[in-house]
Amino acid sequence: MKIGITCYPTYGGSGVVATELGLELAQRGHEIHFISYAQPIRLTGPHPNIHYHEVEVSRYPLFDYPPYDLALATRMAEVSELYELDLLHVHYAIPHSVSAMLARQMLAAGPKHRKLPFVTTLHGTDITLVGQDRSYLPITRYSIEQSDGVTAISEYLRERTVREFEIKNNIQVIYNFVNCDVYVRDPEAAKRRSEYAPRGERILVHLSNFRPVKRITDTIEIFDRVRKKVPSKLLLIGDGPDRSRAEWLAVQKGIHNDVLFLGKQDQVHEKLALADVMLLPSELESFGLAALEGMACEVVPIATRVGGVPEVIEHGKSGYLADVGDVETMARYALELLTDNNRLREMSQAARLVSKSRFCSSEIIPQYEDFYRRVLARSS
Ligand code: GMT
Repeated sequence: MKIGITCYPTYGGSGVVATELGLELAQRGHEIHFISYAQPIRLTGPHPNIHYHEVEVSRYPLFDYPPYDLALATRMAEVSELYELDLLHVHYAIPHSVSAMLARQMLAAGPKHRKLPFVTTLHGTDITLVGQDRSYLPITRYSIEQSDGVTAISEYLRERTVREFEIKNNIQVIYNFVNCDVYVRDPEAAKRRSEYAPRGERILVHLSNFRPVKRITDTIEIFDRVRKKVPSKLLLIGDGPDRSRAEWLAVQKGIHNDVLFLGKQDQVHEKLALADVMLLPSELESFGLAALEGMACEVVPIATRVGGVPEVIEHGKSGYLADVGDVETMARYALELLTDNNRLREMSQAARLVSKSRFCSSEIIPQYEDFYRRVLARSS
């Protein structure tokens, strides 16, 4: 198939999923065209079967708000026509599904009356935050209903979209995935630990875009409690608006030498595979991709019991779940693991097993392929 993929190319779960999906599909012989305003962050190096088309937004002085969604729709239509795409797959409803809807209309009304079905994948904040804003809700609902196929990345998100948006379409849950051959704890990882933990300290990790929803300061609070009892280091992967709050808190607590801000990383798996425990104290996660990537690398997640996270982590088996803001309990769970090697090994193996048996790309990508085929069959 020839598939156009649109996503937010910056650091964020939906862009990561869209990019990894494109890479996996290309690996399986499909022709993939990314259409976005910048090259997706994990799309590094040349890949056979992958093309990237940049969307230029003109900055005319009259445009206080340059109309990206219109430029995107135009580019979607152009690329689809030129490369004879079979369908578009947009990640994150706002504004991507609206642009795809326009592109579909433009091509249908054109001289060739081309059909261009589009699939929308809902990721989370497009529904739980942004879509709830009254100024976006009606058009988000409309573009979801107009989609030729809709998927959600967890049962929680599917159920919430149906309930709160009163969506009539059938929404299929296709879980997020991880490449279990790449996200793996390679035997070399143990050797590289000393780069960050020269005295054999334990390693905790956090991976996010440092947005307020991630409650990054809770990560520092938890680590502070753990570090008082067990010599340890905290690796923070990513960047975003709450980084300076976290830095400031670490300095205030006098633990900044043990809190290592690594910034945005291309090869996230290499860093994850060094850690013992992952902290994910988010206010809300409709899935928690970071936890899954950690689990595949045998890192035990300690997360909040929110949204779709319980669909990924089984409390007490493949990780621990606690209430939002309960940093005491999360620190207690971390200490339980970091002071008991057998328990840590047992849970890290269970975490790996869950990622392998339920969320491996080899399991999930065929679900997308089937979904595309059904959408194409319906719209032919
Ligand atoms: O919160 C983020 O990390 C960004 C956001 C996005 O859409 O880019 O993430 C959402 O999608 C991810 C990938 O499907 C999910 O793993 C995250 O749980 C989800 N974030 C929230 O629901 C807050």
